[in-house]
Formats: sequence, C-alpha cells, structure tokens
Amino acid sequence: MAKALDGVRILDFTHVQSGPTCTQLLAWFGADVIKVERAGAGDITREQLRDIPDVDSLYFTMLNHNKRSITIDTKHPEGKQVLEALIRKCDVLVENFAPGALDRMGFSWERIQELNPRMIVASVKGFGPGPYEDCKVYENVAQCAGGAASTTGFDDGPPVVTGAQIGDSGTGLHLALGIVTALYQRTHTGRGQRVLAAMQDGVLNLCRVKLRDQQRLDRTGVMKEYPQYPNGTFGEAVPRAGNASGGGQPGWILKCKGWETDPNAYIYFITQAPVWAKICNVIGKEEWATDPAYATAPARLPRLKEIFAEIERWTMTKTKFEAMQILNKHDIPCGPILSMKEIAEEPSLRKTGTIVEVDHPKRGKYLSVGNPIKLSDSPTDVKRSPLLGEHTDEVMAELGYSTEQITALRTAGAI
Ligand code: CAO
Repeated sequence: MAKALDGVRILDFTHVQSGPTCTQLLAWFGADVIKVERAGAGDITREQLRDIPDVDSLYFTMLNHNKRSITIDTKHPEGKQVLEALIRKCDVLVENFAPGALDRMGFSWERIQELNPRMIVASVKGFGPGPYEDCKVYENVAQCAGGAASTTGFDDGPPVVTGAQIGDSGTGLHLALGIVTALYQRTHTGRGQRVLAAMQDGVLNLCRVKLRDQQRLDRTGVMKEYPQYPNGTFGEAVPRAGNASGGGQPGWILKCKGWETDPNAYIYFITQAPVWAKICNVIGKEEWATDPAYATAPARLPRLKEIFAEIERWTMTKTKFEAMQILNKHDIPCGPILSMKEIAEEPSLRKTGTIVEVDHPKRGKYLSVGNPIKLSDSPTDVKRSPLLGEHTDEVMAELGYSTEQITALRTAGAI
C-alpha cells in the first residue's frame, strides 16, 4: 500500500535522540530517510548503553528504524561534494548538531539555498535566539529550562525530571510537524524554508498548563486544586504539585493491594464531579453524596487529602486491575500504574503495532515502540535500523557515482 510521504527524500543529518525520533516518524510515514553518519564511527548512540558487545545498542536501533545509512566525512573536500549531491536530490535536511556546526561544515542556509532552493532545512537546537542560543543541550537540560522540572515532584523535595523524554522525543515530534507543514506550504510556493524546534520551547509547550497556573497564582495567590491548599503555603512561582491532576478534576495516585512489595501497585484516581455519587457508593461513603461538606466540587477542594485517604482505604483492598474494572463499570476515570514489564507484555499493544518485535541481523529479536500515530491509508511497517554505512554504495549509485568512483572515494576516506 502507498504511504503518505512516498517520494519525499530526507537527508537525515541527525544524531542521539531528538533528531532521530523526528526522522524515524517521517520514515514510518513513507519518506526515504538517508541517514548521513560519520565514517568509521556513526551516530554516537550506536555504542552507548550497549547490552551486547559490538552490536548496535537498543538506544540506536529503537530510534532509527526504516532508515538507510551512508557514511560520509563531511569535512573531507570530496565528502562535501557527496553531501552537495545529496542536498540537490533531497527535499528536507534534518539536523540537530550543536549551534553553528552546519555553518562550520560549509553548509549555511544560503549555501543550501544555492544548491537547492526547494530544500527545507529543519533543526533541533537547545534554545531559540537569546542568551543561551549557543549552548549544547541534552534532554534533562531542556526539561529544567522549559519549566518541567520546577513543576514536577513534591513540595518538600527538589525539582524532578520525568522519564518521558519530552525534551528529546517531544521536540522531535514538534519538528516533524514543522517539516510536513513546510512541505505542504512548498506545494504552493515552490520554496523551501527553515524549520526550528528549540527544545526549551517544545518542553514549555508541553508545560503550557503550568504557565496558565503561574498567571492564576499571580492574580489570586492560591490554587485550590493544588495539594498546598489549604494546609501549605504558596510562594511566588508555581509549586510542585505531586500527583495532582493539573486539570479541573482532582486526582491522586493511590495504593492498591500489594503496594507493600510491588512498587507499581498503585492507581491514578480521578474524582470527576459528574460521577461523585457513584464514587461515594463504590467506596461505601454514601452519605458524602448528599453531605454539603462533600457533595459539591468546590466544597471538596479543601478536603481532598482526607477524601483521597478514604478512597485509598478502598483501593488498598483491590489490585490495581480489580479497581480498574470496578471503577470503569461506573465510568469513574482511573488508570493503573503500569510498569514497563507489564507494558512490554500487553497483548493489545502488540496487536495495534504500538509495541513491535523487530529482528536484527546482529542482535536478533528485540522489542520496540512502533508508530504511535496511526493513519488508515498509510500503515506503518517497522523495519530494523541500518548497520553503519549499510547503504553507502546503494545511495552513491543512486546519486550517479560509478563503482570505480565509489572505490576511489572510499580509498580517499571521503566515504
Ligand atoms: N563527518 C565529519 N564531521 C561530522 C560529521 C560527519 N559525517 N557529522 C558531524 N560532524 C562533526 C560536526 O561538523 C561537528 O564538528 P565541529 O564541532 O567541528 O563543528 C561535530 O561533528 C559534532 O557536532 P556536535 O557538537 O553536534 O556533537 P557533540 O557530541 O559535541 O554534541 C549535542 C552533542 C547533542 C550536545 C549537540 O549536538 C547539540 O546541542 N545539539 C542540539 C540540541 C540537541 O539536539 N540535543 C539533543 C541531544 S539528545 O537527542
């Protein structure tokens, strides 16, 4: 079946995580993604966090599916010529080098425009223009600079980073949207353009609700759905809200049966206002449904701690899956805390292709996260990541190089 991005050629000059997540998505949607790697070394993640000696790491394989790999020394004069040929042939160049690296290589926006005015040049950088624009940035730096860390964790503890890679993979997603949007605009204008996704901006976009809360705090000095109300104090900045919901329906993480030994025997419980009476029935506190101190959402806000403690007395008598089943029967929103082990073994995720088993010639079978975005007319077929330089000859031949020329460039160290 045809794919949404069939015919789109991507010069994938990305490494580590943020850029590769973006180009992997584009490859899953059908783009021909040609990953340019440093001759002899490749993307640094090929060797990071290895679990099998001398085999591409899971870090690399799980971020580079459906791509082709070509090795070029882009600082070598003849290597530069190969890169120029690729720029002429491709629609999009995606990169996430440290600021200025592409210019230092001799490929400024102006130069790329000369070579191919239709080219879209998409970049991940740590920061947008401003005081930090020259800084190198990794995931957790972005989480800290984008507002996530200061608003994550508990009030009496330090800022906390989240395991979700909102700085890297989150920014890759933002960049991918920018690229397909620029491709669409190009169909009208015929021109390429630059696309920038700064990691700080991407994280902040995902922390939008916290900037909302900053302004509520500035205006009223208090936020009644936060655990600081009414027992603690609010300072000048949005505090860490523990496991509070962040929305208008209060929620918290509660212990379930087995919590003493299982670190994930917990459930997220939301006291959604429309189902309050059902919650009261389920936990055996029928009187709360009519008691004016508990019956309305505003009346409950100063009592959330006590209310969740009471609900927890009930959840502790059930496993998280039993609780889930009972609560869902009553339309009470809740979610089990699933471990990675449980997710990896979940049959429904395998069925939808969200978790896939991939075969690799050197490592054998491994699990990966498939395409989380499902298109009905463009199904995703997850293919293993390329070995370093696996497609160098193939891509060079497509660029018009003869076997003799390829051999000569290899001997010269350009590829
Ligand atoms: N041939 C020859 N040289 C190559 C090459 C190739 N095929 N590919 C890359 N290089 C060179 C670059 O030209 C650059 O050289 P200069 O420093 O001399 O200009 C150098 O390799 C590597 O660039 P780098 O500075 O990007 O790499 P780093 O490991 O020092 O930094 C990182 C890594 C991620 C901190 C930095 O790239 C960065 O800040 N990127 C932007 C933000 C980002 O994406 N962060 C997310 C990282 S996790 O996903």
